[in-house]
Parts: sequence; structure tokens; C-alpha cells
Amino acid sequence: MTTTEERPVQAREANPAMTSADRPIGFGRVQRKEDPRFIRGKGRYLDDIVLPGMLYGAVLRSPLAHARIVSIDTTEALAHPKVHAVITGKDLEGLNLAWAPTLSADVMAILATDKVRFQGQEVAFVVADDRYSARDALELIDVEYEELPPVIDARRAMDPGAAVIRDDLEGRTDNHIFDWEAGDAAATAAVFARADVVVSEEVVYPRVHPAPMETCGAVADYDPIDGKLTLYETTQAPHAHRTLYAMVAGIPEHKIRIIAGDIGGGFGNKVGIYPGYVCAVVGSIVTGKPVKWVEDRSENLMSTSFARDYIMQGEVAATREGKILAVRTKVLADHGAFNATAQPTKYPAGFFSIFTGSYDLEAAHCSVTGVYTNKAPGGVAYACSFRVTEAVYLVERMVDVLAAELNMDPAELRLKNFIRPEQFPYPNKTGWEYDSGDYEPTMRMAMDIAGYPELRREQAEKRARGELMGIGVSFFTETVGAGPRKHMDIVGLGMNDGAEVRVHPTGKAVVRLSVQTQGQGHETTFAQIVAEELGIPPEDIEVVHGDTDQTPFGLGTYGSRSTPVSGGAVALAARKVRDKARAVAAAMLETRPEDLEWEKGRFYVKGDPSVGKTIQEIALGTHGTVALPDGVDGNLDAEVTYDPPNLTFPFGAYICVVDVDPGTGKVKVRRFVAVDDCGTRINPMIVEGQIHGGLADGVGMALMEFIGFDEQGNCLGGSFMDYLIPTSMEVPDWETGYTVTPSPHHPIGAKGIGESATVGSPPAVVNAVVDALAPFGVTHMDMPCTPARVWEAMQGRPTPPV
Ligand code: MCN
Ligand code: CUN
Repeated sequence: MTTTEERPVQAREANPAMTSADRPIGFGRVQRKEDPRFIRGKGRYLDDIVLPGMLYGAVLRSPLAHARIVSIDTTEALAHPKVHAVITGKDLEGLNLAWAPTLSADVMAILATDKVRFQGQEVAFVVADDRYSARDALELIDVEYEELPPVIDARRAMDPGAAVIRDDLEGRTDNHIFDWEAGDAAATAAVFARADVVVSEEVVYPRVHPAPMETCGAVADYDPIDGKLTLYETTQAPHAHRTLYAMVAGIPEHKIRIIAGDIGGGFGNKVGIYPGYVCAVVGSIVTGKPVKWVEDRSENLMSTSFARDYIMQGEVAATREGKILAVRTKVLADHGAFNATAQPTKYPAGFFSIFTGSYDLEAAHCSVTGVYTNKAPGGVAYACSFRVTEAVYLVERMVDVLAAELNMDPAELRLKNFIRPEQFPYPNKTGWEYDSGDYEPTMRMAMDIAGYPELRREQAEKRARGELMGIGVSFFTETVGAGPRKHMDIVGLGMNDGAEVRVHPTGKAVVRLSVQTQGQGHETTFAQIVAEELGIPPEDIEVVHGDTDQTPFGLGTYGSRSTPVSGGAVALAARKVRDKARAVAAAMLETRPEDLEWEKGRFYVKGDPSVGKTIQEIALGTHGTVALPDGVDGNLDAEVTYDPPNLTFPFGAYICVVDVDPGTGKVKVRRFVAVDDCGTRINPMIVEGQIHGGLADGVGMALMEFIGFDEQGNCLGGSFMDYLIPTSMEVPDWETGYTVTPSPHHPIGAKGIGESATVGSPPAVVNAVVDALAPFGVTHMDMPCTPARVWEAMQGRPTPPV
């Protein structure tokens, strides 16, 4: 394995001081603070929480994809000796909770009253003494359904005569959700009209699932005496949940405390509010006892937020010499039965319009149509950067289609078309401003590590012998760090993040975050940011997060926004503390603040470095008896709510080498090279871990993972026997490298990294598979590249829809 340490850093740091080896960020391998508890089995996951007198809830789910509910009889279930309550949609109607707003301003059923709209939809909730009795009692509930024709294929959703799924919505006569477009259709058409070469392809990104290690769950504890609801939840966004509960349930915000402890992975699955959470709350209110609800694996796979499900018609216009002029696409987006995607309000297709990729284009246009189908709702989750995954897959697949048409090397074609470094900040043709980038060195480094020319030679030799070897290249630009309040909100909540830094009298510090880690290592990296700014060792800094009673407001962790938004907030709060420390140090040293010089952890008198005060001495002085200057109060604390001026645009170059078994169609990923640029890297080990995880995700989606349905709408991916996730057997040793192009607007120059590899790797793998199949005349195949599908492609047959 190639480690980052062996690779040269590109010396383009924003702040020259950052290259000094004593800096707590960017260098060395600061160990993760959270690992001692995890590796000893002492993590505190949702299901570890046990409260006195706690009861257990279970959800009855619909076996049908589309059916009218004729009646629900709960008599027998209620008679079960261990059952305390059975809740149905009718009961929730009385509380005005049968329906709840989604994160995309639609409504979704908490418990179905009129119809069930997807297999696995929540119909009733049983509260019992224990988990097993609750499950047993589900069988005693008698639901009479009247089957309706299901709408499963998104392509058929708008057919005249298709069953109307959302007849709950006033005046609704079809399954249309939205039309959205970006770019300039006329300008793009004009460029296409005069281009030498136009290629087009239908590119499908199938439905996949985040499948976190820990499924979703909640423990609700409502105290009827003081009216306070304490809700333990597997959530990536505790503050946003609290506000939404307050708005929907009418419990005032200060009477709701959301606690998100250790979370066994989120990957986007835990952004939204699930009916089970609400049912646990109602269960606790009606029984007067704490209620735990934890879903099982099948419930998680079948009913919680899926990802992708985009059918994209891609087109690229270029010159004969390989200059890409314009890109255009029409997308059909399958949103399932409720539009519940978590994304900024103005962007119903997320940040899909970054499908212009890393290329300098004359024009671009995309239009996206969202439709309802009888499938589980969700839509963006799974390390997606708000639909950037689909966008990058489309453009990177299409560039390879163009390369095949022009008979050009795909790496060379990309190099020829990159946005040049001097063009940054780069306004793309759909309204984004890429903050910084220098693509060619990143691409060259990937080609170097891979030994690209050598690989092509090897491939030619193997082809001559009838062996199927493929080399796939992708280059991606992401848009992460939602976001600037002038551009984005989620259901009216602005996307800024708060941070509080407190330095105790002894010089130890605590930093309180509004974001919530699910495994990304925030307890380590946010301490490193404070350490960098204040010169306090990272081990002396405690990170508090995941408890709305203890942390400032903010929208949570998704879209790789923690570093771009909260990271900025933390750096600025620490700088505020430092400014205050300067004033106090000046008082202590009987000099003027401007006569002091800062070195890591210490202010000293200009010209006399021996006279100074450490941050620890200043902390004691501030809390002690030092005569404080005017306007400075007796603490070393600061808080900031950060409104980022722009998103950040990390990028990377990936090269995948596959071997395809000509006898079975089985794909083996032999090598995978990933060179990422996320600006200033706070913790290189964690960054690399994020990349390794994302690459495994990408290989999984490209080769194995998908959620399929039969014609009746039965979910075919409801267990890990059907929904295949990669193991160590399916992934190679990753070969990574990096470049550093800091974000010019971020306080420490950092960009997000949490989703880069998931976004960038699927096209590299599929491009490699298609490249391997070139001798069969294959220029495109859809994911997942399972042996059966690859075999079909080798026979010259189109790959069947998943
Ligand atoms: N980091 C860094 N230097 C940078 C950028 C990031 O050291 N320049 C560090 C951060 O400080 C943080 C980690 O890398 O510890 C990821 O940071 P960031 O890119 O800001 O992403 P978030 O923390 O917001 O995490 C969200 C992102 C998303 S959206 C998904 S989906 C995903 C991912 O993180 N889910 C994950 N990675 C995951 N990793 C784990 N283990 N579990 C998940 O559920
Ligand atoms: Cu879209 S998956 Mo992550 O943003 O939580």
C-alpha cells in the first residue's frame, strides 16, 4: 500500500507556517480520541441505552406496495398480556401527527391511514414489555387491504392512466413531483448544433442503500411532570430534528432534548425523521414510560432512505480534436412514495447541476423531473453530496463514451479539457463558483502512481491473448459545505453552524459543536483545529457534540459539511479567544496588544521573545485577579455562528484496474489509485480513512449493490443476502496520494472529504469494466456490473434494468 507520507506534498499551502512540523493539523497521525472506547467495546450506541421501566416498540409494516386500508383491528393485539399500547394512524390523527412534513416540503404518513404506498410502510406501532412480545403482538393486528395497481417503473409513472399514488394531496391527478432545470437551454442547443461530434447515452444510477452498521432507532422519554421530552436518536442532525419536532408536535423547543450518542455509521441514512422515532415519542407520552424502538436490518433496507434512482439521458458536444464544448442531460428522478429527500429547498435535484464536472465548457443545461412511485421514500442519502454522486457518474461516464467515439485515450481527453488553475475562482455554466483547483498535477500524480503508460501496454498485450483487462479513469469535482445562507436552507432553516470554545482556568479547553459525528472522528479533528489556533495540545481539548442541551444550533453532519461549515466556526471561535487572550496578555505584561507577537500557544513582546505569557497563564490570569482591560470580561470563551461565503470544491483523480473473467463475467478490481485534494488536511490519517471507506462504497455500488423490485413492488434487496455489500475480498489495497489546494475562503483552507471517494469511484470502476469489454464493442453498461450483467454485455445484449 502506498501511504500518503511517501508521496510528496504539493507545496501550495495557504499559510507558509502550516508546513512547520510542530503544527497540530496536517501532519503526523494524531490518534483518534474516540477509538479507545470503540476498540474496547465501550461505545454507547442507541441500543445500549436502557432506562428504568423502559418499554419496547415495534412497527407493523405493509406487505403490499399499493393498497387501500379497509380496516385495522387491534383488539387481539391489545389483549396480549404484555402489550401496553397499540397506536394506529387514526390515533395519530387525533394528535395531528398522522402526517408530518418531510425535508423537501412534502408530507409523509407517520402511520398510514388511507392507503399504503410502498412495501414496508409503517401501519401500526405496538408498545410492550419487551422486544419479543411487541413483535409477537404485531401478528395479532388484523389489517384488511384492498390492493391497488402499483407504480414501480419510474418511466411509467407519468403514463396516462397510471394509478395516482398521492391522492392524499389536494387536486393531484398524476405522479409528477417537480421539474427543475439549470443552465442555458438555448445557448447549449446552439453549441450542440455546431459541434463536430455529439455523443449520447442513457446512464442509470440504480437505487442503492447506505446500509449503516447500526440500524435506526430511538429511545423516547417523556416526563409528564415537567413536560420535557428527552429523545435519544440515531440522528445526523440533532438540532434540526429538535426544531422540526417542536414545529410538528407542538412541544416547545426548550422542552425537547435530543441526544445522539455514538452512531454506528450514518452515510446519509440518518438525516431524516422516520416514523419509528415519532411513534416512540407518542408511545412514551401515552404509556408514561420510556419507549425504545430499534429497527432490524430488513426494515432498514426496505423502508429507510435509499439513494440515487436516477435515469439520465446524457449528451456531450465536442470538436473532432477532443475539445469538449457542452454537456446536456434530461433526468428522471424516482423519489418513491413521499418526496423526503434531505436537501436545500432551492435545489430539488440537490447539487446535480455540477454535472459540468472539472471541464471548461461553453454551455451546459440539465433538466430534472421528479416522480412518485410505490417505493420507499428518501432519495439523496449515501455519501452523495446532494446528488453530486449522480452528476459525477454521468459526466465521467460520458467523457469515456466520447473518448471511445474519438478513439482518444480517456486520461488525455480529460487533461485536454480541465479548467486551468488561473481560471479559479471558476464560474461554471450552471451557476456554481468553484473556489479553487489545480487539476492537472492531481491527474498526473494518479497516472504516475498507477504507471499509466505501462498499464496500457500491459492491456494491449493481454488483449492480444484474449484476456480482459480494463483501466478506468475518473476525475471529479465535488461541491460540499452547505451552506451560505443567501443560497440555502432546509425547510426554512438556514444552514449555518454554531461553535463555542471555552478555555478553563487551567488552560484546558472544551469545544461545543452543532454537528454530530457518526464515525468521522470529529472528537479528534475539531480538537486539532482548536489546538492549531490556540496552541493548546489536542489531548487537553474536549469535544462536546450530539446533545442539543449542550451545544449551539446548527444543521448537522451530511453533505460533508462539518469541516467546511462547523470547522470554519470552530477556527473562528478559537481566533476570537486568541484575540481576547492577546488583550489579557498585554495587561499582564503591561504593554499594548499590538506590541505582542503570537507563536503557537504564547504571546511575547515584540523584540524580546523571552518576555511572554503562555495561553495557560493567560487563562489563569483571565479567570484570576488580573486587572482586565476595558470591554474584556473574566473568561476565555467565545462563540461563533459561521455563515460560509461559498461551498468548497474538493476534487480528485481515480484510476481503477480490473480483470474480467471471460468465462463468467466476474470482475476483479486488481488495483485502485486515488489522489484526492481536500485543501488543508486536518488529520491525514482520518482523511485517508474516509477515502478508504468511500472507495469501498464505490466499488460496492459499481459491482454489487442495488435495491431492485419485482412488478408487484416487492423489495428484492431486503437482507444482506440480497443486498450485497463489499467485504475485504472484493476490495484491493488502495493506493492513495494527495495534493493540497486550499480553499481560499475557508478559515483554515480546508474542504470536505467525507464523500469524495464514494462520489468519484463508481465511474472509475465502471469505466474500467467497459474498457475491459471494448473488444466486444461495448461502450456503456449500467451498474451494478454483476457477473450476469457483464456476461449479457459480452454477448452484445443490453444490460437489463435492475
Ligand atoms: N477532515 C480532515 N481534513 C479535511 C477534511 C476533513 O481532517 N480537509 C476530517 C474531518 O475533520 C472529519 C472527517 O475528515 O473528521 C470528515 O469530514 P468532512 O468531510 O467534513 O465530513 P463530515 O464530517 O461532515 O462527515 C459527513 C460525511 C458524509 S456526508 C457521509 S454520508 C459519510 C462520511 O462523512 N458518512 C460516514 N464519512 C463517514 N465515515 C464514517 N465512519 N461513518 C459515516 O457514517
Ligand atoms: Cu448524502 S449522504 Mo451524507 O450527506 O450524510
